[in-house]
Amino acid sequence: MRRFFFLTRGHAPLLLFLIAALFSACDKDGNTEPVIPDPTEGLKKVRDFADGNYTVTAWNETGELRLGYTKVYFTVQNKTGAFIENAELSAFPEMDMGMMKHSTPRAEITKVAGKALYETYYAFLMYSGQGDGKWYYDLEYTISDALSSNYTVGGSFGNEEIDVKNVFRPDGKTERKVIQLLVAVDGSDKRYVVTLVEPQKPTVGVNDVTAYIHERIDANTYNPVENFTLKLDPRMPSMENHSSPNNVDLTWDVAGKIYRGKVNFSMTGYWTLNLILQNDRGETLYGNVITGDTAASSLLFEIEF
Ligand SMILES: [Cu+2]
Repeated sequence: MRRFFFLTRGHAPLLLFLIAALFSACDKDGNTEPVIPDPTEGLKKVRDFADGNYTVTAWNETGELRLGYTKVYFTVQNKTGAFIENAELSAFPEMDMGMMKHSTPRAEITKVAGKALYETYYAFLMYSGQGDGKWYYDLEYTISDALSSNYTVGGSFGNEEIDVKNVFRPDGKTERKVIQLLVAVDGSDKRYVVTLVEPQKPTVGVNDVTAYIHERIDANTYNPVENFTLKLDPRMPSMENHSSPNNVDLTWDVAGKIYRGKVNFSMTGYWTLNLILQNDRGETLYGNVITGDTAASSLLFEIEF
């Protein structure tokens, strides 16, 4: 489905807009509209959505959508290539698995301050092809004219197939765990999604470790959860499952709206990040402590570098 709409309520606002545009194009310095600089420096294109009037382009650091946490930026450009600063964007990703459809944890698309750029993230629960599923993406944009709230232009892109790639350890073959959907063991039957965000570029020593927790309300609705705790125990399975000192559990960071802690990688190699999910009363919802008999938590992410 594609549609394009152009609304005016009476012609007076349009006329005023045209007169204003004429004057701003011929001001006394002979300047036209200020040129908005390219906001995509350092970003790679994921893909374009173009309808002949506007082009919405998705960008990020890798140029790919991936299983788990994926940051996405957007630009909106008109026919002349000028970057649009006052657009509003909304999107809905949906995986079609034949017998069922589901979306995934995600944020609203919001404006990046001071740039003609918009941002969001996705926490993709599955990759394209997993369970024979395919990901589709609906995207809508509206652009209001700054001079008249009666003038709005917009469009939408529906059922665009997107490619969400699996993530691997450095060998390029072994799957790496970066996101987990779980059912709480407290008898509530509540379902949560825990998504590893950082470290994206792990180094030896103390790294920031961040994660999102969403409660799955239904297949399309995932609400961010605040004030839980993720107790952290990093281990190195190839070296007698040793841990490291000076790790910090992940707690809710109000300002960043994310769970934040510290992980100390005392050497390079393959590490498991073993977690225990606890609610705001300190009750365990999922995961377990590591003992001599139990080498890993049931809530676990993987890092190798
Ligand atoms: Cu799926």
